[in-house]
Amino acid sequence: MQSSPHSKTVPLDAGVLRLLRKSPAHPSELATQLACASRDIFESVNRLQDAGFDIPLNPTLGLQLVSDPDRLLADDILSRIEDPWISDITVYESTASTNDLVTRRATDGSAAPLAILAETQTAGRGRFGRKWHSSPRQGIWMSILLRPEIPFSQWPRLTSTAALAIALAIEDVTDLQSGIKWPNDVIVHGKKISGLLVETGQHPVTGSFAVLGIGINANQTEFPEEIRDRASSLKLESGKDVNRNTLVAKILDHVGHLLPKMQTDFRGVLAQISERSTVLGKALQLHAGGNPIEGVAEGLDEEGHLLLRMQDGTLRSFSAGEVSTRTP
Ligand code: BT5
Repeated sequence: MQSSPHSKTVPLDAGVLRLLRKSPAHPSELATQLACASRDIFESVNRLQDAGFDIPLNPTLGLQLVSDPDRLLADDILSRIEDPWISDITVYESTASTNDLVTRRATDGSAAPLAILAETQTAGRGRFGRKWHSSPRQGIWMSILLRPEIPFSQWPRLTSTAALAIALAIEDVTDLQSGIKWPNDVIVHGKKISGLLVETGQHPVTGSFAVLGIGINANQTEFPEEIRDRASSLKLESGKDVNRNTLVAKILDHVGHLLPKMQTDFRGVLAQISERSTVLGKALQLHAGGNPIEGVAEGLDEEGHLLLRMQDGTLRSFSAGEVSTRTP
């Protein structure tokens, strides 16, 4: 069962938040800067207060943003994005899987880009239909719809590019160093903080599309038994609460910057990924269906595939799979 969206973007509300985050302001000043009537500003502030923002009117200073709520809100995210390359953001309280919702929007013909987030997922999934734990109000469960105008052969670049965007965003909002574990995990202190599920599709009428599914453990303090030894959250690793709207905005900023770079300078993207790779140079066991394959990870090729030096000296490239480090 899916709830109705609890938050869609209202550009004026995002504009008010953006300005109030810089400094307090009188309603008439905001109205001038946002080219609207003071009445519109009061209506916007009422909406924001209903959503949980504390914005008192100080007789001298004007409207003051005192605190913001700990919930994902489309306008809050939009107000923090530096380069607004994406404006269609919707937040649901609960849904089965944000990837499913975005896929439906894609096949319905929605324009890209757009992003859908949920405070919780009841059937969040990883690769190969595996379960993805999406506990309420503690993580980021988000899917982004893209319609990349690059040759289909280059679409695999999306996974590594998105992994880099997540790593950079984590480095922006925490003092943690993150590692990228090929092909789709972001790791902190040896534990999985984030996973990516990139799905692509083609529709005879509405065209081809990619769904970037991003899961990030932000503020959890505990995990279900089955993943406790492998999973962690930014809060557990940094000791600090993470503002999830800021983290989402940073991810979207990095995705927005990296997408053009992915086309024109993918080598540059790969260099940043390689610096953070937790597998390069290591002896690995790769599971890609069939018998496990052993080799040493030598690099990533021009599509982000893993290059393994096999025991017979040959170099082979793999587009997907699961890697674990092998004790020599
Ligand atoms: C992934 O798959 O890592 C992709 C996860 C993508 C999740 C996002 S959330 C938004 C969007 N909507 C969705 O329905 N999915 C995407 P994979 O590499 O197959 O890893 C799955 C494995 O990670 C599981 O089998 C568990 O071992 C582990 N796992 C499950 N939940 C986890 C969590 N919250 N944190 C860390 N590890 C987890």
